[in-house]
Amino acid sequence: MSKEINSVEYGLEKIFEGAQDFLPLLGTDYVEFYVGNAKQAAHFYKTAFGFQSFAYKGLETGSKDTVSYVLKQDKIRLILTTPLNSKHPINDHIVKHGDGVKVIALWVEDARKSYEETMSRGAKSYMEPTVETDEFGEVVRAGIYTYGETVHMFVERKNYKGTFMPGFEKWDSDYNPEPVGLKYIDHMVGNVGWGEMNTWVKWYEDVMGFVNFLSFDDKQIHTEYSALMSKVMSNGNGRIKFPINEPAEGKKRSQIEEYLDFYEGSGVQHIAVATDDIIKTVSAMRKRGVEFLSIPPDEYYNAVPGRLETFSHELREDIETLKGLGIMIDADEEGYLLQIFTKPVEDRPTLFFEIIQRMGARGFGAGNFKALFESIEREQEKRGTL
Ligand code: TYF
Ligand code: FE
Repeated sequence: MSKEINSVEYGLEKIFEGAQDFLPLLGTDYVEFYVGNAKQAAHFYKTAFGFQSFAYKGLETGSKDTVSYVLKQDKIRLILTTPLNSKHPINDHIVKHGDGVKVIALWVEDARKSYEETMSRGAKSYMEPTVETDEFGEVVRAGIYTYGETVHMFVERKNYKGTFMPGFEKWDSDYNPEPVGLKYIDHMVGNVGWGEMNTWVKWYEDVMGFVNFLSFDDKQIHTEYSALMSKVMSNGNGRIKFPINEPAEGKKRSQIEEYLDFYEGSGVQHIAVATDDIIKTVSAMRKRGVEFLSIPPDEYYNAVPGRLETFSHELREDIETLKGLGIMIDADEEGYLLQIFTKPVEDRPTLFFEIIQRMGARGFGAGNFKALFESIEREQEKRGTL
């Protein structure tokens, strides 16, 4: 089930019929985190998440101000970057937000055109088109700001044959834990401030040419205590999906509000990574010390067979195994999906990961929202932030 999501599956080609996609995206190129200690973060993502050493830049390669470790697992590439002195502006990002996602880089055919098209539609510039070269060719990059201090970088690498990018060297390490089966980034979610969701929905429509293909309002997304609203934005070929969340009024503090307070602004809330064997992936991650949200109660699992029956889907996995690992199951007309969420991966309750296996379903687990948010609230309760 790890096949690439495409526009035919999404029916998006109907929406785009006739219209020229002015920003064709080939996929996610990389995700860059600004962190306090990239060396230790790289060790964590290798050990716990099964990423492989891929590329490096730092003092040894002539990079005097910053160090970056690039990790890879199947199609996913993460960059972990730390400044090497107090003067570097990356420090301000880390002081304000803690460790977090700075760059969602998008792989394009033409970085200059991507920049010009989005700038002419109102984007705010982060980096003008820049060509970097080495003996393996050239990479062209350009960047624009999205919500908060987060950036979309356009990466053109059609004339590059090296490992990663100019400036980086191949990183050969003696420490190579096994991958856990993470395949590609399914979606990346942004949390934005009160009343800002529709502004950013419109921004993705106008500036990036995305469409809003699913929406959840606070009537659908709430528990006894808290609420949020969410709209899923997708590009033309369906490869890039960015849900955007906004807090909503509830009896207690929304998890989105908690994020905004601790991140001190809008930013990336979760990265959903796809696997084609979630039981194997989650078992391995648990063994390696990844912390997941608490397992939903019996009532949740008791209701699952009925939900699958409604849509006449047969669960291929053993439900007791899924329950033992805390994996949740949602179904719609087209199929079902399996998903689970980690606890935040930093000390601030900010960024977390989702592991997802799609068995035909293209949704985001709306049927799991209540159980999921109750699990999150149990954590908020412990933190005194509910
Ligand atoms: O991406 C999604 O929409 C799902 C569910 O704060 C979700 O993973 C939505 C909001 C949220 C956490 C998870
Ligand atoms: Fe998600």
